[in-house]
Amino acid sequence: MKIFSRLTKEILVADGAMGTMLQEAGLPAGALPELWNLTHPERVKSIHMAYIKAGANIITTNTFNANRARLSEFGLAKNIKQINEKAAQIALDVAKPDTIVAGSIGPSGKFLKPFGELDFDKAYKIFYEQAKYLSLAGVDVIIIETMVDILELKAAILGSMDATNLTVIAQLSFNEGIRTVTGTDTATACAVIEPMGVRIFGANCMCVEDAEKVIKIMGESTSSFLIIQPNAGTTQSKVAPTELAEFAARFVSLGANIVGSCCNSTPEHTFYIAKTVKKMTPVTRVKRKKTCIASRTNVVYIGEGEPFFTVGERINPSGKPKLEKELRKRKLGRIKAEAIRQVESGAIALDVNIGNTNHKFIANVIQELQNVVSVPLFIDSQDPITIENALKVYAGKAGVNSVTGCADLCSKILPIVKRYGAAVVGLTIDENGIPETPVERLKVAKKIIKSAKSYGIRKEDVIIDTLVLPIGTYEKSSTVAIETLRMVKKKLKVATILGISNISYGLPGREFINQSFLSAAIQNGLDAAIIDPYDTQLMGIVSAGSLLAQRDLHAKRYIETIQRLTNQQLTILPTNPLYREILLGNKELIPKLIDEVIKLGTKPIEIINEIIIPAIKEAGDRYSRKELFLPQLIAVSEAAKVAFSILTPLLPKNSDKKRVKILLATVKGDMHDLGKNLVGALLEANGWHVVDIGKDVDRDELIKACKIERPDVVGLSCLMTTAIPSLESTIKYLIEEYPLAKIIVGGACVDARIAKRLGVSYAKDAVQAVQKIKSLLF
Ligand code: B1M
Repeated sequence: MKIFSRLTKEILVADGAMGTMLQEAGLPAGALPELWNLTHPERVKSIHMAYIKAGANIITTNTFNANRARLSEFGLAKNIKQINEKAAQIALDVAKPDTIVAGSIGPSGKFLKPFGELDFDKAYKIFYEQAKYLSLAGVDVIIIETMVDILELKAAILGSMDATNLTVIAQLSFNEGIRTVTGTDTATACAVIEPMGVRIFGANCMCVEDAEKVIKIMGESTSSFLIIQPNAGTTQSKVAPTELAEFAARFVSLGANIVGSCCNSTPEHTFYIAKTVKKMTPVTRVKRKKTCIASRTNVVYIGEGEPFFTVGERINPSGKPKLEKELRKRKLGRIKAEAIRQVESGAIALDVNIGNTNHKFIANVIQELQNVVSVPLFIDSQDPITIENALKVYAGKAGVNSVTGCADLCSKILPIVKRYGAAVVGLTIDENGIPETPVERLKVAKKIIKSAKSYGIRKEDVIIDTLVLPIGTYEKSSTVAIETLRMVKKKLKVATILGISNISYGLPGREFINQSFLSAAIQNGLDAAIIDPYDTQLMGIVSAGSLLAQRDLHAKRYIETIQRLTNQQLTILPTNPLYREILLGNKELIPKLIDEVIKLGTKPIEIINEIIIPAIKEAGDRYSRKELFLPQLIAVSEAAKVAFSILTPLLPKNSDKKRVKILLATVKGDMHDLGKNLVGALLEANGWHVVDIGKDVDRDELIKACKIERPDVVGLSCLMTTAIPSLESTIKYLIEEYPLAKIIVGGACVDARIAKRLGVSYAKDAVQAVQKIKSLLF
């Protein structure tokens, strides 16, 4: 492959911005840059030529927005083939023989679930289609750019790989704090992307300082080829070409193999980057071969030198009739509660087994679980459809539990493991059953690794389970399992895992056997165990064993665990269960808990003001401190919505009032509506007529509604400082266009001072909103 042989020897220079260059060339603001492939091909061409002249080895087609979803927004979906073909042709026409033409694919512009409504399969189709057109038109590689959601990136990678035989380059865009807006950090991104078979990846569209941080972490986390393309500042404060070139040199010394630039850059930036990096050679990076699995926000390593890895086993209906019943009814409350409690009890990952439940349902389970816990998940199934449905919605690198040495099972499951870049547990059992001797079990382990490799799965993505039988039925059970562990570690050098509790099956005092066996296994090379994390003794042994096996520098984890076990009562049962479940986003439990609080005699308004709102506020604070991420914040707001839907109808009603009409909206640019809805409920409870026209409301829409509804009062909610300009312009316009109404504002980022400046009333909360409106009208 042309690009790979070059990358081992030289640093390649990618081109710079296209959109901002087209705007300089006359593209009107808001117009679709890709349309210019058809209407102004010569201008697109001259930009490519300028970049090549400046020293770019890679030029990128003008197709960032040319996927079906984005083009539809401009009524151009029917032109998708034509736009992509033409863009590729323009670039190929000007390319020198050694120029690499990269077909650009940008985000769909829609959020995948849980942030939005787009399904993984639909996203996949969108990217597949665009990659197909680009490849048919002759581009050399596909370059995916500016992704902010790791799940969308996975859909784009799979779509591009399935549609073409071309090399796929994948890039995310990270924010301050080096996480994408949906919470994925740089090391986690590497863990997720690399095993999918992407050999060149990195980041683009971010400030230069963040780009340096990203490339440093990526350089340490992966030996794959790295690409970095930062912005040349903003329109207000640009980064000069020579300054960008200084950064480029640092990127290369930290491991970058391709350096380009993004928004606001020009061919002059490319010239100075090329001048600097073309003198440099790629740094050699150590090949990191650690086993790991990852959630959307968190990667965890398994194996020698890493702390012992515990996988919570409680999400499994066998022997749990209540859980089984709930699963049959497609309910998730119990599963989510088990997940949260296991994590609080110290589980580092969770095993998810939903028994024989319909294999479509697994997708709901995984989606909901990854919203309430941020630890990685193991999908416990041997059904290929269930596994694939789970992996499709999993925004991380899952573990698949499990395959055996049976060729038939491997042939069904391993291709799926590879496709989605998962890790896999291999049980040392095959067509002949469970071997009795360690040597035979080792052979099966070797067979599984060989089979995995034949499907392109790296050895470090296989975790061997040496199996343990009940000691009551097979007296050599422990010694065989442990000897196999030693041999697997020594000869195969892969990570190992065991389900512990099987050893004591059928005997009294099971905990003694489990604890003793686990302790021996840890000292003999066991890296991970599937256990019951509620067993505090066992968790204590895990952390002590990890310390004794030199897996816990400065006894850090051991001390943390013992402190947690001692304080467990406090961590697991904070003051108020309703508060806690809102904070954990566990919406299924809310109705029952509200019922309990009401039975204690607490008034609905007190529950709202003293429990629900403070819990949401705490979630917001944790989000600011990066302890919670967007999926969890969404789960919190869903739980709060359930609470409000139960409580607001219970607020005392007063129907004697004059029929005042109040129109409510959250301003344009702001999607928050919980507070506004609550204000509306209280105003209604006060006997007034409330017309709520929703969130993200445009000022024209608002005036239109006012002219139809003719309200006495208009109430505007605004929670984001970034939406304040929108609030201001809406108020100004409202005063001009509909002077009849009194205006009241509220929301977390508004205060009395701002309201005074805007010449309107202000209420700090829903109760005050009622009082202020009374004083405005009567
Ligand atoms: Co987000 N969000 N959020 N969020 N969110 C905030 C506001 C934020 C402060 C969190 C943080 O960073 N700490 C921050 C804004 C920072 C800023 O100001 N620049 C923020 C951000 C950044 C974002 C996103 C950009 C995140 C992202 O995508 N990276 C994104 C925004 C998308 C957009 O709007 N364009 C986003 C998304 C979300 C969720 C979808 C996850 C969810 C909203 C769900 C929904 O509303 N349907 C959410 C939530 C829940 C919050 C926090 C945690 C809580 C807001 C809330 O519902 N509070 C919030 C942090 C915080 O406020 N502490 C945060 C409970 C509610 C009852 O209170 O709305 O204040 P509140 O209403 C009160 C009073 O303010 C008053 O009465 C209400 C009841 O007493 N009031 C009025 C409100 N409106 C009134 C109108 C009146 C009178 C009184 O007269 C008409």
